[in-house]
Amino acid sequence: MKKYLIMMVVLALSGLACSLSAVIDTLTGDETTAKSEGRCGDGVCDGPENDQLCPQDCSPEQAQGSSSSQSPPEWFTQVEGCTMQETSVRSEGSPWAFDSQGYTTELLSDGQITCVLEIQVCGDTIFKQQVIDAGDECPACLHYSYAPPTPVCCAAWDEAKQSRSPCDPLQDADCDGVSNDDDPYPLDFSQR
Ligand SMILES: [Ca+2]
Ligand SMILES: [Ca+2]
Repeated sequence: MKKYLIMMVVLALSGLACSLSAVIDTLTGDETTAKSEGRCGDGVCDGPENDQLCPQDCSPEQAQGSSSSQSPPEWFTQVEGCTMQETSVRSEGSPWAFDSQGYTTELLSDGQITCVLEIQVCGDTIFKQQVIDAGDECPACLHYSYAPPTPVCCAAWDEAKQSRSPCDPLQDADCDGVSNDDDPYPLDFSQR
């Protein structure tokens, strides 16, 4: 009796497997819509794929058709024929108020200071600031150590400034999708 039951279960399972494979055949027979082919690059995020293993199928940016890329922008890459120029950075606490370009506007009232982080990249300035009470400490992300000297291919940098592709480096220097203002690591694609 027990043996008979096991036989039935095995038969039922193999029947199920057949109908499943028939369904899968039907699905893969349709050429017009995105379908899983069980491989990375088929446009479907399934199986063992995730945004680490297969960003082209699984990354949310990809799904939304965003232009943000999956790898560091080319100006951080050593390309033959491009001389890399290292960024420079300084941070300070200043009694002055600044405009968004980093020009001083007026003296702050007593008891206030502006925490400043200024990064020079290929002749451009990335200026970040926050006004705090003099007794407080500047936020850590405005410390120069958050934008350590980084080699940049200025030709690629300048080209992206014109084309704004894959992003506008003056707004998002590392092209990680987080603006320079909001990015604690503005020169590090892997951290945001
Ligand atoms: Ca960024
Ligand atoms: Ca970053």
